[in-house]
Amino acid sequence: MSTSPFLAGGTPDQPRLIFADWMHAVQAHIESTLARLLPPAEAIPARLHEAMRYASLGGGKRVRPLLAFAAGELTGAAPERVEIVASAVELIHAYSLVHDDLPCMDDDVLRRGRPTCHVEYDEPTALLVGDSLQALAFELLARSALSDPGRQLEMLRLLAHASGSCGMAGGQAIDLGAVGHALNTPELELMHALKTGALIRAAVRLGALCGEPLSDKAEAALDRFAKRAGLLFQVVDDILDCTASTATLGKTAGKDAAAEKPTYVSLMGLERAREFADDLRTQALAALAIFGERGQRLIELTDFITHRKF
Ligand code: GRG
Repeated sequence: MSTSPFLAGGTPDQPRLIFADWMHAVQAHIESTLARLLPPAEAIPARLHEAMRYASLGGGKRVRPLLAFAAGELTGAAPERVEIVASAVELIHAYSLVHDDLPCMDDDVLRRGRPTCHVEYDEPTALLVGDSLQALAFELLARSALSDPGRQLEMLRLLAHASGSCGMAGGQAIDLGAVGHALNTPELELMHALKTGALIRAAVRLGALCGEPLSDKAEAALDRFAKRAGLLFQVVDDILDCTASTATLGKTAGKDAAAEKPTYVSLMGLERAREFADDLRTQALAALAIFGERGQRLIELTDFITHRKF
């Protein structure tokens, strides 16, 4: 039996953690795992390595790793495997934030309550930080024993697809092209399915792939959940952008409206966006019904995503 607090099944020896404790344990574990897996700050080229650590450590909600661990719980995955895929996804996420904050993209100075990477270092360094974090993510997946070779190759393919032009980078391209344009609901949904949703979907799938295979029906249900949870995350992000303060968010609030970016709030108004988030939560939870008790962490995470304050 696993001695990890993350995948505990609620035995007398290893009582099941309440959600808040589980979440903090996973967040702390991901922090220490990333600290171990990233190159040491002193290793040459030291400035680049220090900046990679700056961009990846000491902040963030770690939503994607949390989803990977919760999905791993569904399939009885070993935590030593899940921590690798969770770290890989988080490194891709950290890279996307560094590049997104650059002057040629969103041009922001604040991220996770601190100066953005290019402000703390410089633009060329920030560009290389993003490149290097992305490369490290794939190196981790390739060099770790995660599954049989066929499935491991599929995991690499899956993360590459979610990150590239048919996933996150593609969504960012649509986003950049949409500034000042009115998008309709399906267009906005496609943009977010790629920009934010693809990586969230990959986190869930990769976490599950670390354990025993799911039936086709369960796999489809889990993917349905991941798609709804990804969109829910984004709708809540849009709501927070116009309702929360910069201090609470740790990033510049109100940027979407200022930049005339299409969002769920600009498209449907605040109240309707809140109702939409509630509908998405219901749909995400419905997709988990097939898993019964084993889906409990994913249920709790759905509520965390819905009610988060930053
Ligand atoms: C530059 C290739 C490239 C892609 C950038 C995902 C993305 C595309 C940019 C991120 C910018 C952004 C604000 C997107 C909206 C939703 C989102 C991903 C928010 C940030 O994620 P959180 O809230 O951040 O999980 P933390 O800091 O908690 O990790």
